[in-house]
Amino acid sequence: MQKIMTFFIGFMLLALPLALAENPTTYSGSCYDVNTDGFIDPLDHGMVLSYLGSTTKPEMDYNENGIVDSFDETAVEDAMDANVNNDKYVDPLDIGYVLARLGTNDPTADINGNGIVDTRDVRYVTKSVNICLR
Ligand SMILES: [Ca+2]
Ligand SMILES: [Ca+2]
Ligand SMILES: [Ca+2]
Repeated sequence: MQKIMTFFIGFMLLALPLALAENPTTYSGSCYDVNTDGFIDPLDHGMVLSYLGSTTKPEMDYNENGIVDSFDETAVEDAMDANVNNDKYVDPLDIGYVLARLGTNDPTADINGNGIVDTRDVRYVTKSVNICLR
C-alpha cells in the first residue's frame, strides 16, 4: 500500500504540472465561483441548479456538452468539499493541502469522511481541479 501510494503521489506531482502546462491560458481555478463573490459555496451551487437545462451559460457547462446538466451541478457540489483551503479556487494548492495530511484524520482533508486522509481524497480534489482545466 505504501509503495502504491508513493508511486501515485510521484505520478501526480509529475502529471499535474504537465497538465497545467498543456493549457496554460485556459486554466481557470476560480471556475466554480460562479457568482464571483470570492467564495465557492451553496450560492454557486444554487446558481447552477437554477440554470439546469440552460444552453446559454457556457461558464457553468463544465463538461462542455452544450447544456447545464447534472454533471455540472455535481461538479460544483464536489468543488465545495474539494476547496479544502476555503479560497475562491480549486487548484493545486488544495491538492497540496490534502497531500500534506496523508495518513492523518484531518477532517477537512478527509473529504469522503472515512476517518483517514488517503489517496481517494487526493483523487477527489484532483478530479475537481481537472474539471477547471479547460
Ligand atoms: Ca461564489
Ligand atoms: Ca454540461
Ligand atoms: Ca482552494
